[in-house]
Amino acid sequence: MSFIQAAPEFTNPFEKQLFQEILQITLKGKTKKDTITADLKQFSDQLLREVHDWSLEADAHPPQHIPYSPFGERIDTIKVHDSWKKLDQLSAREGLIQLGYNPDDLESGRLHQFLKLFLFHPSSAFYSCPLAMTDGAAKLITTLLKGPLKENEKEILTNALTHLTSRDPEHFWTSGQWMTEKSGGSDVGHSETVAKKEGQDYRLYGTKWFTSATTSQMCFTLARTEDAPEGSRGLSLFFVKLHKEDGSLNQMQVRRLKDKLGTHALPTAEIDLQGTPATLIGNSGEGVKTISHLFNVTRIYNAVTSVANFFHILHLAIDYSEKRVAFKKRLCDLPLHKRMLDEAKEACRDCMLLTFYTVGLLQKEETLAAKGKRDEAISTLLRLMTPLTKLYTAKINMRWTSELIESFGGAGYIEDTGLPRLLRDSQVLCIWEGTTNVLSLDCLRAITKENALSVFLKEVSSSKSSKAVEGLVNDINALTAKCGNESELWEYHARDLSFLLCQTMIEYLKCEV
Ligand code: MFK
Repeated sequence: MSFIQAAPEFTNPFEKQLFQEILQITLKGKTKKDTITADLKQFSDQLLREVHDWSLEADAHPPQHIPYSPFGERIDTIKVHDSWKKLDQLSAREGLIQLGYNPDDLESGRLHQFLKLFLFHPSSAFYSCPLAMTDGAAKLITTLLKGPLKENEKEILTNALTHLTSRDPEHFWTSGQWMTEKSGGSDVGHSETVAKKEGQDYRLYGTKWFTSATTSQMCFTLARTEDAPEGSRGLSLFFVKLHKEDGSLNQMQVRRLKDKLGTHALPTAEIDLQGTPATLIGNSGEGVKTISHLFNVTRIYNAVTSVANFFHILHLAIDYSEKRVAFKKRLCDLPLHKRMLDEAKEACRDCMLLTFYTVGLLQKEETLAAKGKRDEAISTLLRLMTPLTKLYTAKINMRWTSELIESFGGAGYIEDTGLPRLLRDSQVLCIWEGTTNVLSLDCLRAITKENALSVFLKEVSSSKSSKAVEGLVNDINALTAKCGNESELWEYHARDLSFLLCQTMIEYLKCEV
């Protein structure tokens, strides 16, 4: 019998030392720590027992667009595999959205939710994407419901929120977020969709170019009312129900499903809006600003899914290094291989510290908000750390996923090992919810408009800061002094500054734990 190599195995993520460390840090001092830990453990066991297999099945059976019925009627059915439906039902039952809006856990509901998402993502076939949009929509609605709204808006949004945060699979809705158009991906202000007033409501005409979660029940989208100016200040926010009472699409057509590099289980479509009924939400012309409540949450999802992917491939590589023998030693005993794995572990830990710090800021802001309070420093830090954490974790994950795939040699290049999928799926995290450049510019927006840099510097200079933090703060000060009052220089160095800020925060967090 010739030699057969043992394959790398997906093993229980909850039991990994790195997860346990981050869990302890994240839940330190929380009253519900034991209950949350028990829930995460049972969930992780379930992932191993059955859910991971559903995700592999969903990925192997991508969605299909069926434009016409056998008799020529336009139907635009998007057929998804049963395993994808199981992931949807599981998400509802396990409260993957509800936990973040749980009135019984205002102190740690968000932490619980994002730790669970971290475990789920590598076994979700990117069901984490519809969940991100759904959570963003729930956050947007929660925020809007605190302010003045017209009666019809309040009714529609309150009803939607009960569905989005339901734990009953029959009642649970997911939501899309349809911003991207052919004319405006990053530059949303160039969007062409028009909203024509009809009675109290509007009808939308245009093409949405990337609509993930196409099988959702609702979405938030942007459009320009007929009298509105050009640019982003002319865009308003609309609520759309995707289906009519009879289940057919609501005055829209699916042009095609996207032939994407990765995320194959996820039904991402191009959609023509052909007089789609829509309700204006909030003030007209404030669409971009209002929808930022949604994408600031999805950007945190992007970070959690990036670190979850990194953690997943890291542990596959570690497992393989303990099985594969080369040059008469296991890979894990070869000094250069061991060094690479140690560096990967450290980079993954850094990204996890950064991400769960940002999740912690969201938790703190929401805990205060539930009591009718607000701490400006926490909110400003969250505003800055959201784009920073997203851009940093996506890029670092991409780099390390490539390196770790390399550690499997030729096997990492062969499709049915499942490893190439991890590389393809990682690339989306650098563009989904904003590219690295757009997010670097968003950091500048937070610095300029909200004085976020001085709040950041105050935070990292507090308590037990190290020499490393001091050195990095000096680098930040030198860079900002070099930019001075030249807005072009700030823009030119926006990425340098963003990465420097992330490295500084990571060094600070390492001193704190
Ligand atoms: C998972 C698998 C997925 C499958 C495949 C998917 C492939 C990719 C699909 C996609 O298309 S993902 C891309 C989604 N698109 C984005 O994330 C948008 C990227 N662009 C930006 O984020 C731009 O920065 C933005 C559109 C927001 C810039 O718009 P403007 O009009 O140039 O910004 P402006 O005028 O500075 O901001 C308008 C208002 O919003 C301002 O408030 P004021 O009216 O009070 O001045 C801003 O302060 C506010 N604002 C902007 N960004 C904000 C924000 N407020 C809070 N947080 C933010 N992040």
